[in-house]
Amino acid sequence: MSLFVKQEQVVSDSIHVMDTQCPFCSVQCKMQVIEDRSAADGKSVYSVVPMPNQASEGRLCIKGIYAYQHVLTGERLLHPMVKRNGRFERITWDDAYRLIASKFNYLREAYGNHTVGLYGGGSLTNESAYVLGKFARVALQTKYIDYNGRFCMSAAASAGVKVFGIDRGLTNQLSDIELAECMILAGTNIAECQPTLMPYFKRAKEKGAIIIAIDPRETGTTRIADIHLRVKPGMDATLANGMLKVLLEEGCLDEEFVANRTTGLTELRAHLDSLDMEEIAHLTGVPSQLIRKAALSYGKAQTGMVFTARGVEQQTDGHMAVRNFLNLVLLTGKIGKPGCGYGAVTGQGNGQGGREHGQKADQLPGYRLIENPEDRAYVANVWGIDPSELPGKGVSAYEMMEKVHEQEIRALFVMGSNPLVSNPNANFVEEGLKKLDFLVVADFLISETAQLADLILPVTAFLENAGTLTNLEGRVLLREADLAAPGEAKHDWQVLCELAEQLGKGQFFQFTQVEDVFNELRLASRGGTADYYGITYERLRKEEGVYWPCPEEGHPGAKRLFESSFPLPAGRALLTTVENHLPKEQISEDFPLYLTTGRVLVHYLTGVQTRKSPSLAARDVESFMEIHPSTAKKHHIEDATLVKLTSKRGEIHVRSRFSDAIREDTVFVPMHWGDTQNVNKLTNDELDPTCKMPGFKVCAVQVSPLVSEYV
Ligand SMILES: Nc1nc2c(c(=O)[nH]1)N[C@H]1C(S)=C(S)[C@@H](COP(=O)(O)OP(=O)(O)OC[C@H]3O[C@@H](n4cnc5c(=O)[nH]c(N)nc54)[C@H](O)[C@@H]3O)O[C@H]1N2
Ligand SMILES: Nc1nc2c(c(=O)[nH]1)N[C@H]1C(S)=C(S)[C@@H](COP(=O)(O)OP(=O)(O)OC[C@H]3O[C@@H](n4cnc5c(=O)[nH]c(N)nc54)[C@H](O)[C@@H]3O)O[C@H]1N2
Ligand code: SF4
Ligand SMILES: [Mo]
Repeated sequence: MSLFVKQEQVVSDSIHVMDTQCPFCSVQCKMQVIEDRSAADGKSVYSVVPMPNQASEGRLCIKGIYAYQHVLTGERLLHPMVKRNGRFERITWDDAYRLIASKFNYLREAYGNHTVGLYGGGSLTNESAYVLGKFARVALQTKYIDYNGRFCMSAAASAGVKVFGIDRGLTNQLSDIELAECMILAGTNIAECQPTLMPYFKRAKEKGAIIIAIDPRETGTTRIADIHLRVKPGMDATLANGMLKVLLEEGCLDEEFVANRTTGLTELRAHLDSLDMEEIAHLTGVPSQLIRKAALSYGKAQTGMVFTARGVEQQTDGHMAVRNFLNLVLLTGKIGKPGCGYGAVTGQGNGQGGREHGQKADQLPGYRLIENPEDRAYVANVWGIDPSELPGKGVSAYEMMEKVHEQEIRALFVMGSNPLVSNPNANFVEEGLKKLDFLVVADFLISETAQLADLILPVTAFLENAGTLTNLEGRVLLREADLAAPGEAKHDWQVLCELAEQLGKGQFFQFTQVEDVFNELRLASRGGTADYYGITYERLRKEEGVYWPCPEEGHPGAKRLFESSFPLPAGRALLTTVENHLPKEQISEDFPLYLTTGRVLVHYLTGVQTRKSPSLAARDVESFMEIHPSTAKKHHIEDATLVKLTSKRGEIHVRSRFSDAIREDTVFVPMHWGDTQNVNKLTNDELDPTCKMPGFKVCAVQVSPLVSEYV
């Protein structure tokens, strides 16, 4: 039952109340955007009202409050645009579809089906993500599809599947946080990245909970922590080994849980016994006494939760680092009961759902696997094709960029991402994109990637585009939308269906409204790990979201996972032996500092949307480099001056910002700007061997004043 009663909507001819939810992060806060058209000058005035919902509890952060601005900016894409002689010119949708079909068909005949690649995103609704996955496999029969979530969730997702048997952001509801006596926040900056969740942690603290933060920098999140482990970038797996060693030595094991519900203790114990605490302290830069204090706080608490986010995960050992944090959870038996659990704090609005329904290179809807014969047969049957017509698995997002470089992929269709700014080693990516025979970008704004495109397709934004999104708890939410599309913009899923028609595959894409897509997705996911079969639009309108797996309409949805077993052989979770691991790129005489990257409160990802919102853009107009004053002095850098950062791969120019709260061997630059401030010109493109996550959080750089005479 809903906790809240919906407010009465007072509507008149001049007032338009739009029920919606914020397009940005994974909390998916509900809100109303209210347009008042009564002003004498005819101009609309907008106001935003946070709406009650069990996740956000009626809160909004600043990004949500101003999200409407990028939708209503005068810079929206209104018509399909083709590039002729270096300039974009308006064309009709029919001509755009004909052009795509002729280019794709020509290239497919010359080079085979896999010459066309698709690149999706975690901002797409479940419905659009589902249609994109189906479009790749059925309309184009290409194996090359992947999405930006590869850079976001893949380490935690692959670790969750391996260790627990399921990958769902949080294993329990947000409301469990208040029941936890101790929380480990590892590489997660909730204060800036999911701000409306902070009250959950503050309330837990008021009840006496101890919070441990692991981050090389001080952030709004580390400031609420009782213990801050200022780890050396990339050394989280080693730090977790230190904590595990303390847990074993101090008898903090939940013997019964470990004996009955896990495997792998003997190997793990032998491995931990062989490690030396002082070496761990040296490698991680965290004093052994502090590691001990943190481990005991968590180990001795009756209840507790562990959260990881991109600080731990965006590493070349991200998969194993997460598995080592899951060891902490399992050894202490803190899962599957009130106040206990694990959370991979998902990132994008639909970072969770976006990875469940077929955008990933190796997956079909419902987390089915494209290389598993039973899974192929099931989905092919729902789609009305023969399983042999389905392609096999492709490669990860960055590896697709390598295929683009090698011209194995000659045409790329991007929907919901700005890969030129968000991929590591951006100079290499730009070279590749420029080699493409044909680049199509579907967006509602002109991103840096869209500027390189041969064709841009205008799509609808959140106030216009209804559909479901799955938040960080695995709670499926229905986003309503009734604002008319501007110009000739169409919904993502609609564009794909119409294009399929042009490609002669229209019979597989007969959806007239978004709910039709969801109903097919329910069937396609039925019986899979992420089973949405029991979720309907009707339920979503009545309830405040429904958790998956939800196999039947009468099923309440799974609010807490793993209460009695794990979906793995013998119902047991897997303990993992994780070696101490150094980041792939080490500092050197030429590149003496670690660079780590991340986010600030007011901007979102590559900034395409938030930089178009005047109220947000004004708060942080340019990028910056956070640096410790004593490090700055060594490199002759003054505060608030322009600096040059160089790595083996490129160079950027940003302004210095002094902070004595960052490690002296590390600088930090956010990821929200392009061109000369695109931090990914510096980042390393080495990938985690298991999940193919790039090591966005560590590379080696050199810093110097940009133009010393002007600073
Ligand atoms: N304001 C804002 N909010 C967002 C987003 C946004 O762009 N802006 N993006 C959304 C998305 S898609 C995502 S994925 C999430 C990301 O959410 P987070 O993962 O919380 O954000 P980041 O800033 O990338 O990284 C978190 C922290 O990791 C720290 N860190 C860096 N290197 C290391 C390391 O080696 N070890 C450890 N332990 N910590 C390290 C950084 O200092 C940073 O404070 O946020 C979502 N919310
Ligand atoms: N150095 C460094 N790089 C990183 C990260 C990091 O921490 N450090 N984080 C990584 C992470 S976690 C992520 S999630 C990626 C994200 O990186 P990107 O995928 O590049 O994400 P966005 O900036 O959100 O780009 C989305 C684009 O899609 C458009 N868009 C938004 N909604 C929709 C929609 O519904 N339909 C369509 N068609 N278009 C839409 C936006 O206008 C924008 O142009 O970046 C990764 N890159
Ligand atoms: S950015 Fe996240 S926390 Fe902020 S309003 Fe949007 S959904 Fe809520
Ligand atoms: Mo993300």
